[in-house]
Amino acid sequence: PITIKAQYKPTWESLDSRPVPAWFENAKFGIFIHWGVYSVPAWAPKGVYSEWYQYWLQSGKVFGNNNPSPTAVVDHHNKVYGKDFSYYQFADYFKAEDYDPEAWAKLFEKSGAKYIVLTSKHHDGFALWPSKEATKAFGRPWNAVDGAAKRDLLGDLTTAVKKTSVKMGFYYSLYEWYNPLYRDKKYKEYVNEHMLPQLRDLVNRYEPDIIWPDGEWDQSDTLWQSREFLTWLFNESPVKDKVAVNDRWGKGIRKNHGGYYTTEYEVGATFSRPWEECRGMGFSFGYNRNEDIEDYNSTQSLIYLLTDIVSSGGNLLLDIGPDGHGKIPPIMQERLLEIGEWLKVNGEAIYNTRSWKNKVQWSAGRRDWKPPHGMVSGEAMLKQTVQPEPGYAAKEIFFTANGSTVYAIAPRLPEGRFLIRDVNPSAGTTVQLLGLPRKLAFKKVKEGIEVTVPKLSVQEVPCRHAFAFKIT
Ligand code: FUL
Repeated sequence: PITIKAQYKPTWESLDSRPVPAWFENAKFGIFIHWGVYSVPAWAPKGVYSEWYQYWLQSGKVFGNNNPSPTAVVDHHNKVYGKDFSYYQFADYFKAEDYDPEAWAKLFEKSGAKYIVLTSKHHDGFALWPSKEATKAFGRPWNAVDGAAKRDLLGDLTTAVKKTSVKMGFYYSLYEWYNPLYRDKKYKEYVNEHMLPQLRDLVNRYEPDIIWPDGEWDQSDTLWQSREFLTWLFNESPVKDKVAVNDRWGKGIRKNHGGYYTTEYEVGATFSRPWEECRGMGFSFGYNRNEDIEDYNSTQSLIYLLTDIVSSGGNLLLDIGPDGHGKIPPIMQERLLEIGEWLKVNGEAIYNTRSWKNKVQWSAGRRDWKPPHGMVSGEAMLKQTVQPEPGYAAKEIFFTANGSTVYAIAPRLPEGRFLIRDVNPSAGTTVQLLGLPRKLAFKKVKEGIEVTVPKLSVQEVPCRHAFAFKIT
């Protein structure tokens, strides 16, 4: 047997030189799944992460400066379940009796997502797989197989997803709020006896396409032994040739080192490294029963969000929160299916593309519009794209490119003469609206090209939301 020399060394310089696997940069759209014991109470004040339920309940910490009811979770909990009911008791109700991993996998495929990322373990430490490091917490079984679900929830989804073209990834929280070793600051033991064995177990047993660490900010990458783990992952592990990882490997590492860069409810990011924005459809990752219809982004704003991010060279990791029964809330199913319908027509303007030299075309006026601080929903994006404040500019076109083909994606279907700036046509250039078989007439003008968009009959309009012009 030939021994392959270890290629990567445990330094950031060496590890950062590993390219992010191309499949990841081409995938553009993924689904994040936050699912665990917190999916049973599934509650937080609007605008607050519900997967942090245990922390809001036990830490005595308040949500933030502007929150009017800092003890809302404690009050809610005491009223509904009683003071003596501990977070650990929710595990008895995390039964996942409606869970149908095959149906989930089908839904993901239909949504047009190319990968998913499932919470193998969040900050509460509960493992969705039979992790022998997570058998018990405060007297209760603390993984899905020993607990009420009696099922390898993670393994079953991995099996179902691997039968499709969708890639499988795992979120993994490095830190745990109330793990006794961690709480007693026995960090070395925690990392060596708990965290690293769990990470290696996930990789060896399920061979994921992505490892998505989180909770990294609490300690340094040295304490987490992140560089050592990555060296093993990239040089020796069974997934060394395909695995993608993010940049959450220790305090100060995010957006500096690691695999692809991650943003979270952030608007307007762009980086030279492949990157991914993650967010919920509303304001939480875990399912929050407290949210109403107006808290959810519309399909339209989610499609603008995707288009905006892809035009800046990023991926969108859009989160869903199944409930404790194992059901994906129908509103989330619907959003995913409608994005899938759009991608069926317009996918070639998204997948495998890169940012173009001008990622957007503004209609007029100011180019520096930023949503007010804290306003980070897709609705803000919607405003930014088609309904700007009076006196502000609108993003009229998002651009993507694939080789010498440029895609100009317009939030609204233009009619008549449509100017696409900065495009330089050659003799053989054609212009097409994706989903409409016939070619469109255009002429070269000083600023770029002017396309004649005919009035389309209702049947001819290719999709319901954003419209992609292919210039090749
Ligand atoms: C954050 C976590 O604290 C959130 O709960 C969520 O998992 C998000 C993706 O990462 O940092």
